[in-house]
Parts: sequence; structure tokens; C-alpha cells
Amino acid sequence: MKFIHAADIHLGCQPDRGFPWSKERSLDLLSAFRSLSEACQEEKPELLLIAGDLFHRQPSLAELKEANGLFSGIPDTFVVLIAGNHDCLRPGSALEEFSWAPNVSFLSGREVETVSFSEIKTVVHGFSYHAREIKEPLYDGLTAPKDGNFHILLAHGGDGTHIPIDKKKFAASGFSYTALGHIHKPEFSETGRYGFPGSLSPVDLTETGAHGYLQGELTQDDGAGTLTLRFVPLPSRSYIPCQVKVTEKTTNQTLFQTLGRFMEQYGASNMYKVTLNGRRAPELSFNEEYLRTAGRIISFRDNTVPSYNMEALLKSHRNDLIGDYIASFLPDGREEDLTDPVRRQAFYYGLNALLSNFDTNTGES
Ligand SMILES: [Mn+2]
Repeated sequence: MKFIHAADIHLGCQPDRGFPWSKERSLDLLSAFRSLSEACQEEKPELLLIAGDLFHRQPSLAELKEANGLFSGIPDTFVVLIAGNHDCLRPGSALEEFSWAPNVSFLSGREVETVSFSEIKTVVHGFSYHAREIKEPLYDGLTAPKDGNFHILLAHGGDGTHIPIDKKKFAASGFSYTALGHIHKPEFSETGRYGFPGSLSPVDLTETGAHGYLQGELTQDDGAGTLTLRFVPLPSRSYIPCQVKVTEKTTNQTLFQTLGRFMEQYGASNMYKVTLNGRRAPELSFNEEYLRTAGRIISFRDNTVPSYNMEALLKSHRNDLIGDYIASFLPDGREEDLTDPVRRQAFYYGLNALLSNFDTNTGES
């Protein structure tokens, strides 16, 4: 029995809101969902499992019709879905009242229900969220009968406020596979009999790395079946960390060029999380606003420190305010001791201010 397992598609979400490329990112989510249905047309799995958060929020009737349209285009695949915390069921909502295509089963109840497919000797168990949060570990006690069928648990959660789970328990639960959603980073275990496909396409800047779905197969053996799983990445724009080490020679213009080359190499349509490290010329600070125009920079972090010669400064300011100032932060004269980033930043701001106001003739600040 072949299946495809996806989750956290978040249709209707607009990632990177406020950035000029945000609109394109919401289209990415639509493309990823279409790619998933095309994968089903090509691979012809018996089952498509969608483990919650198909929609980013309460779907409109139009969004439901769009999703259903793709599902009805894969009539030879049984589709089973549940609602997650984002698209949790509200009384009287379009989602609650929607009638899905004949090949789609929506496990909409708040308690475990099942749908059986005798053709593929498979039973899918699951329930839907009816609230934004569920703090009880509702999956921990569930077990599957030994009746010759494959039993699949479709589940959504895995953190403290969304059905905490104990991954170690899944292998002994009797379920052939627990198809999870909610955690947006892919993670799966054949021996542990569970998988998180992660979000189908990344929905925010924390979601670096590859995104896609899980493709699996269950074959009969004496027990719950032999499980194989494979992660299939979907081509998509992604969030890429970009760490730059600056030197005393780095200026805003040369840094702009470095960032530009990096983004060209990894794809100008991707989003970059820029972090600057190293020691910059003390007179110079980096102009975030200007540097952001080098490309799609979703986050910008400047951890650089000015490259003062602390030993020489301490020597020449032994008897003035600057020497006292340095000594109050660095009793041993070592900058490495300033490990707290806020304190470090404050120290350099202060030092810079003192030095720029220091009158070399009078020796006073
Ligand atoms: Mn979720």
C-alpha cells in the first residue's frame, strides 16, 4: 500500500508580510499544493494523508472549493484529512458544512473516528481540533487492533499546547504508521513508525532547509507491516542563512558586493538571513537600510565589534576617564570576557562616544 503524507500546507497564509516579495510567497504555497496533487497523479498512491493545517486559518468556501478541486482530480487516491490548530473546526463554519469529493474523508470529530478502505486493507484513525489549543496528550494512550489491516493514525501536535506527544510510544502502539503534522521541520523514523513531513513549503524565516512531503509504503508481514519512508523535497524558494565575517577593511560598499555575490550564487529569489560577525573598523558602522537593498534579506543581525587595540588604549588612557571606563567593563583588559551581547554592545557604544569626544590636547573627555 503506497501513500503520500503531507501536512501544514497553510493555504491562505501570506509569508514575509510587509516585505516587497510577500505576495510571491503566498503564491508559492498554492504552487506547492498543486505540486502535491501532481505528485499523486504521477505516483498514484492509494492514500494521501493530510495531517492538519491544510489551511492557515478558517478557510472560505472559495478556498475549500479550490482544495477540493485538486482532490477530485486524483479520484484513484483516497484522501484523508484532519483539521489542525490553525484550521480548527468552528460551529457553522464553511469547513464544517462543506461536502467533499467522494474520494475525500474528513475526520472532523473531536474524538477518534476511523475510516476503512477494504480495497487496501487500511484503516485510518484520527480526530480534528475544535480549539486553537489542546494541552492533553490525547495520542499517548491510543492503540490499534491486530486484525490484518494496516492501521494509520493521522495526528497533529507535538508541543506543550498542541497535544504533547511521546515519539517513543508510537512503535509499540500497534499502528503501522503515525502520520503527524504541526512541527514544520521534517523528521521521520521507519523503526519508530512515525513521521512529520514538515511544512509543504516554508511559511516563515525560521523554516530553513528543504521542505516537501513523505512518500511511504506498507507491505504485509506478521505484524503491523513493513514500513518504508522517504522524504521528497519540493522545489521552492527557501530561507538561507548567510554568515559574513567582516574585517577592518570591510566597508558598506564592499559588504554590499559580498552579499550580492552570495545571493546571486544561491539564487536571487530566495530569502536570506544575514548575520555579520567579526571586527570592523572602529570608525565605521554598517548601514542596515542600505545593505538590505542588496536582495531579499528577511533578517539582519549585526554582531560585529569595533577593532580597538584595547592594550594600547588602556596604556595611553591609564590616568583618565577612558581608562576607568574600560577597566570597569574589562577588569582584566580582555574583550573576550564581555560575553553578554547587550553589555558588549553598550561597552562599545560608550567607548566610541568617549573616544570621539576626547580632546587629545587637554587629555579630557
Ligand atoms: Mn499546527
